Amino acid sequence: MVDRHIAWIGLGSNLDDPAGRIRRGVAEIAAAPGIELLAVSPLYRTAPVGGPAEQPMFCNAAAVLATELTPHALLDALQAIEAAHDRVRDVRWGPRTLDLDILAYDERRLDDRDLCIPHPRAHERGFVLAPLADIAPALRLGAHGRVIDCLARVARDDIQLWETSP
Ligand code: A4P
Ligand code: MG
Repeated sequence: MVDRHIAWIGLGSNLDDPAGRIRRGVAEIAAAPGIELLAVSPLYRTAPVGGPAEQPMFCNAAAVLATELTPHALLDALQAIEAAHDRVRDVRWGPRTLDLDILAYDERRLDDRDLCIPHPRAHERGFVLAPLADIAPALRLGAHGRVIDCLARVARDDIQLWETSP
């Protein structure tokens, strides 16, 4: 692969077989042109943060990729996968079949209208940080520092491994 970059991706789903969606999403990312999947975290069951009251629990995970795609081309590839999962964007932070966010890309910082890297809310969200810490504890989220230090600062209530949850 020419000009390889490393990107860390957050995956989330709380509709229509969330764990199956996350597993399929990972496989679809791994099969996308210009992307090589390096590692995936375990799946977590997490309480919804924001959005409508009483939306279902989420399944969240994180993955790390090697890619020759630019950040915007990677976003396009991820959004094509979301669209194939019939992702509908109506309510902000509302229920979704599959959400794929770029959490970090090399040590790049971007603040474009349609793409912010590192993801602007990753450092304060347990549902992002817990899986990300499994595969990249020392990754730096810009000015917020290492993933593991961010995780130590947030509440870990309502974040459990998917498989061991009741
Ligand atoms: N965008 C900008 N930066 C990025 C980036 N780094 N990665 C833009 C991906 N997209 C990025 O995203 C809206 C727009 O953000 C995109 O068109 C893209 O150009 P979206 O996927 O349509 O909507 P979203 O994901 O709801 O937006 P947002 O505001 O990024 O949501 P968050 O902050 O990711 O929160 N609770 C639990 N337990 N688990 C979850 O997974 N997810 C959310 C969404 C809320 N609560 C949750 C969970
Ligand atoms: Mg998103």
